[in-house]
Amino acid sequence: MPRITEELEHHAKKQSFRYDKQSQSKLVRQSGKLPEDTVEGIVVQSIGKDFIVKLVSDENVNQIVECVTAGKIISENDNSSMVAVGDRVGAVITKKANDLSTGKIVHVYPRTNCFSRTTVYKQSREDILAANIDRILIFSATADPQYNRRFIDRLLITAELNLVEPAICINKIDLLYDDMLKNDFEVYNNLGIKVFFISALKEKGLEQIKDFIKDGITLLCGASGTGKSTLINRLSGNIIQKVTDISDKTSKGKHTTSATRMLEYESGAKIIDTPGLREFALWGLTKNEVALYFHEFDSLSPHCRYTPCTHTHEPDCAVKDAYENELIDSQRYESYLNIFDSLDE
Ligand SMILES: Nc1nc2c(ncn2[C@@H]2O[C@H](COP(=O)(O)OP(=O)(O)OP(=O)(O)O)[C@@H](O)[C@H]2O)c(=O)[nH]1
Ligand SMILES: [Mg+2]
Ligand SMILES: [Zn+2]
Repeated sequence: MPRITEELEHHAKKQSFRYDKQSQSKLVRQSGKLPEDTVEGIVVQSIGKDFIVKLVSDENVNQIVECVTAGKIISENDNSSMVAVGDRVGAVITKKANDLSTGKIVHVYPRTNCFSRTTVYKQSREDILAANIDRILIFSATADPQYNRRFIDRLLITAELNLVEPAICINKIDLLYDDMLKNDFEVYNNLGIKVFFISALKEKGLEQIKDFIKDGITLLCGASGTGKSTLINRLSGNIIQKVTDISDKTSKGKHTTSATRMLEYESGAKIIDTPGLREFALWGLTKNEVALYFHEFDSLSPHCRYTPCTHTHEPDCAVKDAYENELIDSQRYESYLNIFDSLDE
């Protein structure tokens, strides 16, 4: 009996199931019996409705199976975000082959977390970046394209919402590396967030990254062209696929990553390469909660005259006073206002 069925006993209480209108009326159950020949795996790539699953069961370890989702599937997830890179799944192999077997995903394990970039109302699978990640490396460049601190601040909040450890990586220090740049990130150091300055191309500063990603799953997130795929290739020669294999060559001759993929180093470290993000909308957050994620406000807000205080217009607001007297980082406060204004309630 596969180990996977024992875990299912855990969820046996919830007997609810539903048909999903979206994806060929898939029958989604939260519990049930799995086929005897179910094998365990981890999703390492998603391409539309197809998933590449790397098996982890003893007898099949590291075998690669190209899967679709079965008509009946056991999962807590919604159909629109049923399977993502990083998911632990149960699959049944339908056709065995030496190079690439094919199969069906019959079970998606409950997730520890799920990193998503847009609203819950969008029904597209691409909105889910990855599941079950341990940390996120927020990736930006000194120039070409120049980093955007508001984008970084939004990703930091998302990381905290998902209980994922964040760090910031500023690439391309071969193009620019001066005191102004370093000062611009001082505030994050003061907030206890690691900031790495590297050049992936010139292989500078890569040891600190290797140390940061050394166990578990790291998600790499950032704008297109910042050098995420270059870093993955330069970290070590011992990866399963090279970036050039996993990229589309556009007419401009640039290699742009088009699919989310998990790569594994011989050391066991796993890293997820994502297509470049242009915007990052926050979800699962209300206007009044935003301030809780700006930790430089923590010691100030108890001194505001009003509770709660939005720190935007109220008289005798300790946060606004600190901003006006240059006691807190001005760009962070402006980021706060920007995010506050962008949320509905
Ligand atoms: N000068 C300089 N260029 C770099 C560095 N790292 C990467 N590049 C270049 O930046 C360009 C984009 O690199 P990619 O690794 O494809 O960027 P990416 O973040 O994976 O981009 P997407 O896949 O589109 O999200 C390439 O031309 C790289 O050679 C660096 O440290 N310094
Ligand atoms: Mg890329
Ligand atoms: Zn206030």
